[in-house]
Amino acid sequence: MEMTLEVNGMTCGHCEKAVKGALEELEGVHGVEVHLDAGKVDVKYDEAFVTKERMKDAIEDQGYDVVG
Ligand code: 9UX
Repeated sequence: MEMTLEVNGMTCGHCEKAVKGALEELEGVHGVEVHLDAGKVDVKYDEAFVTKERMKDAIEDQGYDVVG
């Protein structure tokens, strides 16, 4: 599965790394692409192992807001 998350507050390369790293640590996440200027994060994941809620929590733990 693949989904795009809308993430507010990412403005530099360190933000990108924080979000990418937090998501990649989750079991079931296979690929993360951050689009800084668009405020979007594409995630490839296995829905048997990880939920959107879990991904959202991981991003919010880093201090960013997930829309929706
Ligand atoms: Mo960069 Mo992001 O200095 O919260 S780490 S803006």
